[in-house]
Amino acid sequence: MTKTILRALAGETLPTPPIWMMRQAGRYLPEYRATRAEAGDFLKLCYNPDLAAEVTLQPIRRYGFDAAILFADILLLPQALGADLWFETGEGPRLSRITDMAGVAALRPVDAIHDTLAPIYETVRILSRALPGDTTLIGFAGAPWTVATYMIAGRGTPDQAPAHAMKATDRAAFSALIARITEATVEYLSMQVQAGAEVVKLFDSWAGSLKGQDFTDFAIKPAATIIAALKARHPGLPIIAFPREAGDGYVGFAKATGADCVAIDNSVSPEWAAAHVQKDGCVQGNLAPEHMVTGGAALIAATRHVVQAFRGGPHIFNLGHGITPDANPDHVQLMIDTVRGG
Ligand code: 1CP
Repeated sequence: MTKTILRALAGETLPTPPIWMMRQAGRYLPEYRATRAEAGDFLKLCYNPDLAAEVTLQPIRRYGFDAAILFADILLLPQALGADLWFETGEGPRLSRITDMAGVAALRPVDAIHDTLAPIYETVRILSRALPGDTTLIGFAGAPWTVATYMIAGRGTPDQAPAHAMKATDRAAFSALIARITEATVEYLSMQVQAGAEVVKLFDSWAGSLKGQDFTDFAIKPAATIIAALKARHPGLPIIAFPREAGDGYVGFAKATGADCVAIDNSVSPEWAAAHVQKDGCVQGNLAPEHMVTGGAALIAATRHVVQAFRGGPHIFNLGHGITPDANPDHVQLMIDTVRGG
């Protein structure tokens, strides 16, 4: 029997949508916090295959989600390309910055990324053996624009200004960086698939700040390149693309990139996404993550609303963005019960 997530990704409309949750392994779970403490810190957890597999499995054991997502981070790829990476407690990631062509030229060759990323492939192998038979294993990477915003700014930024500035003033270096990340992402995801990932997802968290031709050049084109290369190597591999906050850019995104499913954030209504995006195939989303903090009748109503809006086509239930550390684990169970029980 084919797994429900794979059926939805193949275009099937199911009576109950399969469900998983972005950042389902994370700080809102006490068992995650305990394993992270055992590992020492977040990066040590990512590079410890046994413990990374353990935290990936925790939400599967607790909730029985239909998919598990590899526990890793989009910033491991820049690190494998030679960037310094560390996490400032309470603040977030910090990286050494790429500011010019010399910085791009100094990155490690794409072939060398596997030296750093080998433990991630081992995590995937452990998971593909350990997961229940009906749970789909999702691998992932950041999309080139989003990864570049961190490599250029050296940190998360509210408006991606340093990356936009480099795009405007040093187009050659910017384009070379995007090309390098694109090439490395193909190799990284391809190794995840060889290790046992059944689906891959491209996270373009900052796609919403690309407008007009920039959206075409730096959100659509790199995704299309990565997806075509992966599908040539792994025929039939289902791919989810998440151009977060793309707005009208969601329309036609699956066709333009070759993605099998478009993940939708919660800044657009599910009715709009059903009419304009789901008409082309599977969509994933898009309950506001805030409901996992607030719970109650509003959570039930909003969950039913999302299920109803997308019930006419292929749909994977998810949040519109990652669950936050202040979420209540009981509210996650209430969301799942509502999706599955009506
Ligand atoms: O334990 C901790 O304190 C670390 C918090 C954390 C976690 C749990 C980070 C730091 N990354 C992760 C795991 C992670 N990151 C996963 C694992 C699988 C899952 O359960 O979903 C995934 C898919 C990601 C992807 C990721 N990392 C994205 C894309 C998705 C998104 O949320 O938009 C981005 C932008 C990152 C960068 C990153 N890593 C961590 C933080 C706090 C951030 C955001 C930094 C910022 O922009 O300020």
